[in-house]
Amino acid sequence: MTHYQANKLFSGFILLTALAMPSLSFAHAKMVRSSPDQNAVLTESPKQVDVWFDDKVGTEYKALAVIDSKGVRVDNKDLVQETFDSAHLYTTVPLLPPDTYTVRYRVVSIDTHIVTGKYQFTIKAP
Ligand SMILES: [Cu+2]
Repeated sequence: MTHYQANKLFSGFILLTALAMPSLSFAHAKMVRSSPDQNAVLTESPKQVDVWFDDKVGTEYKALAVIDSKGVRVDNKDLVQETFDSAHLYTTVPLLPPDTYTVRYRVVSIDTHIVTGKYQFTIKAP
């Protein structure tokens, strides 16, 4: 078999696989890790809030906000998506007082679906 034929066969296989398993080939991104952890109770302010997804996410329409218990946004609005790990997003925060905070995120997964979610963490006085 020539190299050309092998390539052609391989392309055909990829195409068939993609058609047969669209949900596997283009998965919907899920948040799989965060810092602080979901429902964490801390005794001091974190310096930043990080979220990780199970797959790389788009560079557009991304958002990450930290909101205090009164509904005021408190993060520094400096969202960063890591260049070499696009599944990792973070924003820095100022020194946060004790409170329960909500982290809200929005990203576009590789399958073009918009994924939104939220979780909380608490800072207690030490
Ligand atoms: Cu999806």
